Amino acid sequence: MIEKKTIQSEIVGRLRQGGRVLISSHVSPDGDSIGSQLAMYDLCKLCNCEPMIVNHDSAVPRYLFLAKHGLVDVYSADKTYPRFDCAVLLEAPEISRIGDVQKLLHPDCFVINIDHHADNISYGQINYVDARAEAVGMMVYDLFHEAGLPITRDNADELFTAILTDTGRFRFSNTTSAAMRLAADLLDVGANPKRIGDALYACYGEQQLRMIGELVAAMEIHHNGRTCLLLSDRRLRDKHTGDADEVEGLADYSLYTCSVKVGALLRELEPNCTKISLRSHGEVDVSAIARVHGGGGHPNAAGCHLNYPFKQAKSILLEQIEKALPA
Ligand SMILES: [Mn+2]
Repeated sequence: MIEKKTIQSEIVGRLRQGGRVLISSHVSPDGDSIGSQLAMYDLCKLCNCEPMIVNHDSAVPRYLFLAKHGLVDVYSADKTYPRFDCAVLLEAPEISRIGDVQKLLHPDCFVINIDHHADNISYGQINYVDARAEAVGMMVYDLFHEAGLPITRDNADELFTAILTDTGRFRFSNTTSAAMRLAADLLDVGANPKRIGDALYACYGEQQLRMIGELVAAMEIHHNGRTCLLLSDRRLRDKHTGDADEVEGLADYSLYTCSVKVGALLRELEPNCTKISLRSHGEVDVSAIARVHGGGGHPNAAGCHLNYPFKQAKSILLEQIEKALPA
């Protein structure tokens, strides 16, 4: 990568040219996507751009505590969108990851790609890709710094959310002293960790928590205790009105048995579509498994969709996990 500082100043320079800017991120946006997008919106405004945030999917309800959540538009073919001069794509290793929002990219739209996934294919006119960044939110913060622009209390909440979720509450192996220092700076600006933590991790509906209890009680352990599957099938989902899938960190429960090296949460979305969230400890790279099925992620946290009925998806996945486990 060209020196980080150079890329950051190129991005700020481009934004200062103004114009209509599309801000987007990957399908099923997570805390890092939403937090980074909302902060990027303000950075664009301060640079005299006219930004608009458009995503393929709406954010799950736990992110609604963020004051500016109403700025996130969900793409619809029926809506009229302006012609964008520039697009800032956050957390999207390939353009296809932004789903239908791709339709808003005209051939002459200037694309700025900001990401921390190691498999990013550098598709932009400017590529700010740093696989060592703990969260894209940290990269967005650095752009404020580069531009010499102040962040607001809302931005502090947004960026704290990005860092908190992507480091698994400062617990994953990507947790660094730099992430904690920035988090401390965000507290000084007014981020409220109690409020953010409660909104993200302690805000279950009654039915949701009961469903999680059942999901965990029915977990399957395979490969001599080294693999754990959480199975969220139609039967379980029909029984409860609440949707446990909206729980931040639900897939992490699959790693809470100490012998387990690889965990997965399988969700039966359609009779022929199963959503897989993969987790692992240490050297097992689950993003390689996700990529086989058109998904992606990080070595210890990744996801994909399998276009097979639930039981078949489960056996395909088990076979691949077995191969990925150390002998
Ligand atoms: Mn991220």
